[in-house]
This record gives sequence, C-alpha cells and structure tokens, in this order.
Amino acid sequence: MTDFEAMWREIAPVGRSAATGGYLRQPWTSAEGELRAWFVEACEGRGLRVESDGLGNLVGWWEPAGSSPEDRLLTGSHLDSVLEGGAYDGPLGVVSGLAAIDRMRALGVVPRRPVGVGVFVEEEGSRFGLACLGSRLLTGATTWEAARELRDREGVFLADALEAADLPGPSADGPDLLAGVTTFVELHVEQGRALVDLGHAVGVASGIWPHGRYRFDVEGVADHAGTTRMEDRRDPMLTYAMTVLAANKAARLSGERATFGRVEVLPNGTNAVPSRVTAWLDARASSADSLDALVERITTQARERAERDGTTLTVTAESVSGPVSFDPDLVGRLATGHAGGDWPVLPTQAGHDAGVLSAAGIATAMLFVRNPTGVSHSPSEHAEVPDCLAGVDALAESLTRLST
Ligand code: HGY
Ligand code: MN
Ligand code: MN
Repeated sequence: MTDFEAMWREIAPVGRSAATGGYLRQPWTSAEGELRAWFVEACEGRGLRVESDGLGNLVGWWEPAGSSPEDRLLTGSHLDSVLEGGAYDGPLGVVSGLAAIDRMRALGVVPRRPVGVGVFVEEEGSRFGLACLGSRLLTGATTWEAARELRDREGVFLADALEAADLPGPSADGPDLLAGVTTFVELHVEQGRALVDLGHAVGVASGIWPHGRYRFDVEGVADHAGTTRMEDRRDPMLTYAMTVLAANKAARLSGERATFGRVEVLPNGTNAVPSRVTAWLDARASSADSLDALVERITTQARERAERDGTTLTVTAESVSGPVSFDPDLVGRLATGHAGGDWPVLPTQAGHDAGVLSAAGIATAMLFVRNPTGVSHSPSEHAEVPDCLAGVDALAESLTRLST
C-alpha cells in the first residue's frame, strides 16, 4: 500500500455520516479538529516543522539545510467539508501534499526552497458563510475585526467557536504562515467532467469564475392557513418560490450558474402562512460584469414579485469572490514538458484558497485530479486510486520543478 493510500484510509472515517456516507467536517467542530490533529501528527512523523496561526490554519515545513526562507514554496488545501460533502474536496490536496514530499524524498530530491504543506480552515464557508475564511484572514483579504462578528446557524460567534475548539485565535506575535511564500500550488479533485472527457488523469487550472453568495430576506405577514383568504395574504413563500424560478431561468438564458440550495422559513409551520423566508443564492459567472448582471436581474425580478405579494425584500451580499487568472508562466511550466504530452488547462467554476492567495499576489496554480462522475459537494464525489496516485506524482514532479 502506498503512503497516500495509508493516509487516505486513516482519515476516511473521520466525520463520515453512517446514514448517508456524506462528510460533516464543519470547521472548529470535533471531526475537523480530529483531522487537524491527524495532520499535525503526519507532519511531525515526517520531520516537518508545524506552524499554526491560532485560527486553525496550519503549515508543515520541509526546510532542507541552506533553503531560503525568503522564497518558500507552498502546496496544500483544506480539510473542512460542505454539509454532507464528499471525501476528496479539500483533503485530497492535503494528503497528496504529504505524499508528494514522501515521493520527492524517495527519489532523493533535495529542494533549494523550503516546501510546505498547508491547511486552510473554513474554505467552504459552510459554517460562517464567508468562503475561504481561513485564507482570507491569512492574506488580510478579511480582517479579524470583521470576521469575529460572523455567526453560525446557531448564533455562535466565530471567536466563541475558536475558544470551543481550544484555539487561541489570531495572535499579534504569532507566525505569519505565508511569510516568504512566493509560489503556491494547490492540488484538488476536479469538480466537473473535463478530464474524463479529455481522457487525462491530471489537468491544470487556468482560472476561477467570479462567484458570490447573497442572502434574500423576505418579510411577509404570518396568518392562518385556512381562514385567511388567498387575496388577503402577504406570503413570503410566494416571493421566494418565484425568485428561485427566476434565478434558474436567468442563469440558463445567460449561460451562467445560479443556485438556491439553502432556505429557512419562520415559523416553518404546516398550517400557517410564514412570517419570513430567508434563502441564499449562490451565483457564478464567466466575468465580473456578467456576475453583476445576473445578480441584478434576479434581484430586480425578486423585488417586482415582492411588490405583487406585498412582502418586503432585503438582499445582502455575504461572500463575493472576484475572477482569478492563475499565473500564466507557472501554469505553462506545470502543464508542459511531460513525456505523455501536455496536461490540459481548464477553467473552473469552483472557488478555492488558491484564488485567495493568487489575489494576494502569490504566484499560484492548481492541479486537478480526474473525477469519473464530475460530481462534487455530494457523498458520491469520487476519484479512482490510480488517478489519485497520478496526482501525487504530478504534484511531486511540479514541486521538484519549482524547487530544484
Ligand atoms: O463553493 C465552492 O466553489 C468551493 O467548493 N468552495
Ligand atoms: Mn468545495
Ligand atoms: Mn475545495
């Protein structure tokens, strides 16, 4: 069994629901904390020096004698999952980073640069709503003052979640995990079918579509489901339902993406017209302008419907990520010069910490590993072992190219 497979087996049961096979590895909960502890142990077992920022971000550093701390090379990804997520989104990049170091050492590679494997916390934003929260805090894209006000679905503040997870929070004199990092390469399971259709096990990302998450609060008037005449109602469920249909149509007509995957109804009773419906739109588009146009179109139609229903609508942007074009030189260096031919270069509609580090000015690229069904954010997300091992080899080759 390879190092990769042994590590994969160790983490597979952590946070996995017996009922659905889905993963519940929300940040700063026991399952994700167990994975972080596993990662620290896996680093220490390899003699990597572990740095933590007190938030849950971690890096294990391989620092060969004479390697320059001013020119650090970082790989890694995230360990947290969406609700009922798959096994590969995130952890594949972390485990492959450790396995790539094993592979480089087995081949006798001695990097001239420190090589780190990183873990960024709350990449999915599945608990506090802001995507890539850990890497945004690391790069300063989000301040701690702003982030500490975030609350999860139970109303828990971020600072209290950290305390419950025995994490000290950001410390002024703590290590800057990204100090001296000049290159970042993230390996990730492909969240789509391009590599399947192209017949390649590994690909390289060209960039990330801009995307955002918007909260739609619709206020209506609670009333009796039976005695209230239909024409007398101010039913927020109607405004919500029409907005979902409008979003779907707007995305289809413009070739973009729009999803309402989360909704909360108050009081959520069977025999009452609701007082309020809150729903979250995930919108993604091929450019910043088309994202704005898509969200604008959906919001306008929602407001028109609210007018008709006598409800009031408030739309709040909770998380917005701009377009990302990865460093073309780096993409070219990773994608070309392979005996089996160039690796395909693909765009993605999925957000990643790599997008945040790229926006912070770090030369960044991503490697994708083939996903036979393309399905992600689902228990059926999958990658075959031979493709995962091809990903480890590709990452080891890439890190070697970039550090020797
Ligand atoms: O939602 C995304 O795009 C990513 O999986 N965090
Ligand atoms: Mn994801
Ligand atoms: Mn991911």
